[in-house]
Amino acid sequence: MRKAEQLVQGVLQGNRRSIAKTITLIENNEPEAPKIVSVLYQQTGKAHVIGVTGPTGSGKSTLIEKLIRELRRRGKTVGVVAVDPTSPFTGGAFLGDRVRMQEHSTDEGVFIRSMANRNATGGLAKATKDAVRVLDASGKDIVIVETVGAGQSEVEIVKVSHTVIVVLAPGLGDDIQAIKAGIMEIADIFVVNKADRQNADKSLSEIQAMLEMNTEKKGWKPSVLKTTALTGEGITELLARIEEHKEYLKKGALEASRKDQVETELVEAIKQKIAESMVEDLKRKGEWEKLKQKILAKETDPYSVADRLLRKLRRN
Ligand SMILES: Nc1nc2c(ncn2[C@@H]2O[C@H](COP(=O)(O)OP(=O)(O)OP(=O)(O)O)[C@@H](O)[C@H]2O)c(=O)[nH]1
Ligand SMILES: [Mg+2]
Repeated sequence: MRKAEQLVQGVLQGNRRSIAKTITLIENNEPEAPKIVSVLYQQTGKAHVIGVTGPTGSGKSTLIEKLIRELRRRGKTVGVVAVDPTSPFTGGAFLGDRVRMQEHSTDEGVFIRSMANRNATGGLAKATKDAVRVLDASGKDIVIVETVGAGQSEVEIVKVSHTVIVVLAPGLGDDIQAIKAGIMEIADIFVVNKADRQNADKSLSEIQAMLEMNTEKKGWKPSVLKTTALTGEGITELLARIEEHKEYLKKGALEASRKDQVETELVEAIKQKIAESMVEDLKRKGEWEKLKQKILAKETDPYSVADRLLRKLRRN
């Protein structure tokens, strides 16, 4: 346990190597990871967590890079977790490399990490949330999570954020349709990036029109603004909107959203623990392969098996 304790101490002191090592343990699902995360959990809740999501190539990483620069200028410390859904060589990793090449490489006030989608479903969302926790516990004022807005796991990740920014680019009409379903409802701020391109205003009014149709949403009215991440134009305004949203949350919504988060996470934790233990049990008893064969042969199906397992569990 000594190693784990040292890591925890290092993280709490904001030590870069300890943070990196801890996130690696989490990513690889090492046995000591859960313990470390639970100890750190008690030291979280101080950072403002910002989720940045949106279609591939809309300029999320470029925007984040500019946000980091401005936040540092204002004396804030920043942690970034970039989730790269495809490979460790593009997207998120690119952000890390790009920023490292610049002035932040020796800056203790910035920590950037990309997470690759190598472990199984659900694993990434959990690992990412835990990485956000580590950065929060390490004392970063702001933690930014970059994800490509598409699947359920991105929506999951976004749920750990206090403020969710959806970044779109002009001419991505189809993407607007696609993200309408999931991401739209959870956006607090819409950014139309690449405002230097044609049709930025058109996209802006499309989003505004869509928001006006959605009259059910109570409370915070999402802001919509344009940026040109390449030049940094609009960054100051974006930060002002983030600040506004943070103030809004302080007035009560934060408490409600924390409760939601706790609920989601509790459900996830129970699901994961029960699933793991059931699968382990079946493997130990040598039934796992047989069950799979039966399902393949259409003698039964995954849901009936799960039902049966649950009934057995309840009887015990
Ligand atoms: N013209 C223009 N190009 C931009 C702007 N912002 C970003 N780009 C370019 O758009 C491309 C994609 O930018 P990224 O920041 O990597 O986009 P991303 O959303 O992080 O992409 P993924 O992580 O792959 O989903 C890069 O070539 C950027 O230089 C902008 O404001 N204007
Ligand atoms: Mg990116």
